[in-house]
Amino acid sequence: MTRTVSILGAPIQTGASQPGCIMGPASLRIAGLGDILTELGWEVDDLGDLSIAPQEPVPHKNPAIHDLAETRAWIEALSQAAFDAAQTHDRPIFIGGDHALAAGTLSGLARHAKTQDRPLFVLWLDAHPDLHTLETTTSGNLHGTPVAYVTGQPDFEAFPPLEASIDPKNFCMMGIRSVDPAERARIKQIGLEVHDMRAIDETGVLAPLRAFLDRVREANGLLHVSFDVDFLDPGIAPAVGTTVPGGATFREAHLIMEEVGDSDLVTSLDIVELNPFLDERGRTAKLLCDLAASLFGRRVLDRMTRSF
Ligand code: 4U7
Ligand code: MN
Ligand code: MN
Ligand code: MN
Repeated sequence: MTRTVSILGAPIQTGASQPGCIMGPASLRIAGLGDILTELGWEVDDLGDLSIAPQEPVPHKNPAIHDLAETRAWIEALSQAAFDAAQTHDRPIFIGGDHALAAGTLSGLARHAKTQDRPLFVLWLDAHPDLHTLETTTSGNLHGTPVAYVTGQPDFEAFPPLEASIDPKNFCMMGIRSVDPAERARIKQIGLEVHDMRAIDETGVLAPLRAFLDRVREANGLLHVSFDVDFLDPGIAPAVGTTVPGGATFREAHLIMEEVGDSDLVTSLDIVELNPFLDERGRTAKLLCDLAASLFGRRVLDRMTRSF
């Protein structure tokens, strides 16, 4: 039977400091995301773009925080939309929009996982761990907070109440290379599995990835991949506001997608932080479509056995 994928755009940019992510969904569609997945044999259901109603400003005791009301409204809308998409499609994709999007998608997917009586695992591909609470963020950019929110850390009273949280032990982070002091302390405190770029340099991506996929398989888990464009090296993916040098290479990123795709464990995907205003002739958008293709089954050659 043909398997179904949904594409939902979320043009949210209130979580970031620089505008531009609002154009992310349009750029990914123009780069051909839907057609690529159709050609790979998926039944593609483009749900269009989500939107929110205009919001009254909401103050917060942390004066750095900006656009709290809009971001909160996006999270609320995304949480319900992600829940619905997961209930009705084999593999929903959420295209951003900045990474505050994941506060919504992950909370909705955690609720979906609960209805399936299965644990939710998250492969977090990012230069940053996005582990700030509303108290610890000094930039006030709420795209730096989704992991703290969905793992149930304190001080999120101003976000929608979390109906189901995600066990921090079910996260695997790769590509990390910019960590603030409060995030560093939080990683230790909650025991997050973080493979920073030094670890990737040392072991490559496959060893830690396969160990994580084995854990997901043994637990009969659902697996969400949250792909922040700044995971990639800025040399190949310039269209992001928060570039950090020393990111994943073209092949490291494809290899992760191919391996996760082959495992057939993945059940949903975010593609976030694409800022087309900063792109060069659409190259970042095209690269992201090709990476999604690798995750959804495009292969150079079919492979019968693992190469080791
Ligand atoms: B992204 C940062 F200070 N930690 O809080 C912050 F380095 O979704 C960056 O991963 C957050 O791009 C980056 O503003 C959020 C900063
Ligand atoms: Mn991020
Ligand atoms: Mn990032
Ligand atoms: Mn970013």
